[in-house]
Amino acid sequence: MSQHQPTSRQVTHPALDDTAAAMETRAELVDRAREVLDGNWMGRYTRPSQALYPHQWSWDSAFIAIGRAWHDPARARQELETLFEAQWTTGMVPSIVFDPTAPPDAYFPGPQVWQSERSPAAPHGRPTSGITQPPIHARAALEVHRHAKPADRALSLAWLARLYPRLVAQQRYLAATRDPGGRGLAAIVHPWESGLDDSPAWDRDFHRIAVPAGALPAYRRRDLDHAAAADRPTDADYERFLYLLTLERAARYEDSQVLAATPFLMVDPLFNAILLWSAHALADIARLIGADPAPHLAEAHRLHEALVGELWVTHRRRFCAWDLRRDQREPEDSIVSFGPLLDPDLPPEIVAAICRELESPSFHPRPGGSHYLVPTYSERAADFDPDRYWRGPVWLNTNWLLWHGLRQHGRIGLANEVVASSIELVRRSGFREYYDPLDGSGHGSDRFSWSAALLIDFALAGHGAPDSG
Ligand code: 2M8
Repeated sequence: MSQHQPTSRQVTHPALDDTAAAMETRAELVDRAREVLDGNWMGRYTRPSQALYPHQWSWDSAFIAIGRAWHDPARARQELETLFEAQWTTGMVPSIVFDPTAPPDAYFPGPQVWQSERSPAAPHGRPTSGITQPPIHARAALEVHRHAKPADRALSLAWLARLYPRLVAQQRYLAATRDPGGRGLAAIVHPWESGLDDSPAWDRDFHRIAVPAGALPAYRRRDLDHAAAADRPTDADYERFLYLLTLERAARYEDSQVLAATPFLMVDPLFNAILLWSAHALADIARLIGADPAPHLAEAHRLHEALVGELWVTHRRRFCAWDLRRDQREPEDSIVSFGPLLDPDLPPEIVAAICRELESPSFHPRPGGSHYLVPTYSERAADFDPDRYWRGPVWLNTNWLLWHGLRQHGRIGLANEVVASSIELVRRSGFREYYDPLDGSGHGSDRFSWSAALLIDFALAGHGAPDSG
């Protein structure tokens, strides 16, 4: 792959613009975003996109609910309820809930490959994947409730109270069952669990996995029917994704067996920062419904200590993913390192170090250079790829998470730049799945639901003020 030279570009950073014309553009984008969401509404949930992702995905639904909450709180509530109906008895929320009305070949690997019915913990009669995704749902539920109109407040509180035990079960599952060494952090057993599937953050570990000859039957990648091969994970990575799936399936998705045997066992700073942020959200929800917030605050504190104690690597000035199999902290300079900004108690010197990196030429080339924020991988890395999936492009969900993290630490200037870039990318290229940070072109799916949902939140809430309560 080529070494990119950002300094040859002449695009400047977009800045937040509050002129009447800019506000009108934002209002138009919000209208279009609502159309995208309505077009992807499937009756009880929203698919991420029509062709590439025709089922319900876990963290997509959380982001979608956050955007929908502005205009359609009933559907936002339904979205999360539908997802949690498929929660496993272990507390795990599956990464995919398959839609039985979608054609059997619509997505690969589909329900026939996952065979979730092999696990007694899976919901009966409701095929799902056998792994999870980042636990952003408590935060999403809180955001949805905050949008409730005064007349709907009682109804919304009752909804929160119904969801609360399920959110707690999800949190407990990750904090207890997924912490094999008792280090206070949740491990993921498949890169798909991170949501940032082929991120370079775990290349060193993931690329060491050798798929034995004959381990996989012949298959056809359906994703390549709907997206350019150069924008998607490589065939070699796909092969490893599927191989891990077959190992987990052979263990009937039984957690202790999977944890003992999987060759991929990673502690991701972004996943754990989301877990921590959701623990704070659970404390807020507990207060709202008259439950005890103390256990959630204790959990958030424990996660804070473990994040800083285990994943902050002082000599690299960076949070690193931790490969538990080799006991190595991965040195790759990717967006997962910035996730801990979601921790409200992060020490100021660590916040400052993260912001320095975010403002460095790796992620934020200076004027005279490009560009759009925030690339998912350092532009100075030899294998930075501006168009391939999680290996360089800008994604609006990681931008949304960083925007919240930056705001809560008072980094309003940088937070506003992230918002401005996000809105400008949609204005230029539409509701794409991800965007080239150098030229702003769109890649992957079109009419992608979380890009639409988060555009709404950026456009309507993205102006400076830190989070309220
Ligand atoms: C992508 O992941 C799926 C596998 O779960 C895929 O590539 O087929 C990721 O971007 C993930 O974060 C996202 O939730 C999913 C649906 O949008 O697509």
